[in-house]
Amino acid sequence: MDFIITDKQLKTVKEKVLNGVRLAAEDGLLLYQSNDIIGIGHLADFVRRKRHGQKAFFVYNQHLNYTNICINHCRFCAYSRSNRQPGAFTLSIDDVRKKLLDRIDEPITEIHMVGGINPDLPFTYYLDLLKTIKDIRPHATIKAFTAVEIDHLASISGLPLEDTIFALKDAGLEMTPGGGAEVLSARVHDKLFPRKIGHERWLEVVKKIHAAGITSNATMLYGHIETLEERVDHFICLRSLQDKTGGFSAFIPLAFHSQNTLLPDIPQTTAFDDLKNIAMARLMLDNFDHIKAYWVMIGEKLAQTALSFGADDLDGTIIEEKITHMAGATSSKGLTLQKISSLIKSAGWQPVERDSFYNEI
Ligand code: V47
Ligand code: SF4
Repeated sequence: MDFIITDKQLKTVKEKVLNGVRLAAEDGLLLYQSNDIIGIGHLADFVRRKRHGQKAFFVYNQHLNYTNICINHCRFCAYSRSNRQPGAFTLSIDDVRKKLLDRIDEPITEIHMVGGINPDLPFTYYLDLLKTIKDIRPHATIKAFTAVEIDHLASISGLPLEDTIFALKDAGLEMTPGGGAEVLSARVHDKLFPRKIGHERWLEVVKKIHAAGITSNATMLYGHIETLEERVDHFICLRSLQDKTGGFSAFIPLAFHSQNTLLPDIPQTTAFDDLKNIAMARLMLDNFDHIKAYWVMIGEKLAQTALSFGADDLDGTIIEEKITHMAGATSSKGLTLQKISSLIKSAGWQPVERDSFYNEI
């Protein structure tokens, strides 16, 4: 295979990738330090095509944010409010029912639901949320609650973590989204989100989620104070857990948006860095099936380009995105299936609508 790799430093990494040899932390660092974005993209595209050929996936999904009240006050978050602050909200079960019924004629296959850590909501509220969604949309998969929320639910359910997860599963939970890990580093945790669970607990909770037979995604919030070494460590941590559980489905790099956060001076990530993180994920996470280019964060145009840099999934229709838009995202709040499909097709890929578990629809 002839690749255009101009950075001579990447010779060994290239050989490893072509021969299917796992990359070490040092390789990850070399790649991150290189400016050969085309060469890195080529390598990631090689791996992506071996797994998925021409296919590029998307899902018909609806996002629901049940509350923005949160006691964690992460410095990078523009979405959360304390309970008496203007703009604070909590959806009642009836509000959720209404939001679902408003879209009932659409063939939505996934409900993606996350919220803040709201101390006023009892465990029964969460069970009711899940049961209501299942009742209204019995055929949609509920992908809800990050490991941070599940840890909180275990603290209010009066049950051990394992039993809390099984209670949620019985009520309809089928998958969990990737958020909450941010960067798996004690240094970044202490500086940016000290009240939220740390990386060891995050990994422990995810391990239990996988042990209960629930698949999850993983994310990395990049473009703030993290170092390249910390990004590489994040990949290695996720890769090791995946070796043990096999429970991760997709990885999603999340580009930090600083508007309305406590870090307003941090500039927007560059297209160069966005594409590099997609490619790095594809190259380092050799045991993850899917790498998502989340168009909400990086925009439709760059997400489309990311399909040639290792991504095989554009996420979905979403319908109403709040978390990133409150932090200044300028992308649409939702996309139609036709729009996603044409983004994929016009970049030369084969659009494939999928369900939450990547079964083709
Ligand atoms: O954990 C918060 C991030 C995450 C900001 O699993 C921010 O399919 C950028 O987990 N700028 C939640 N990011 C979103 C999430 C997710 C999104 C899409 C798909 C999936 C999936 C999961 O949003 C949080 C945090 O890392 N976030 N604030 C911000 N200002
Ligand atoms: Fe709360 Fe999540 Fe925002 Fe942190 S990122 S403040 S946990 S809503």
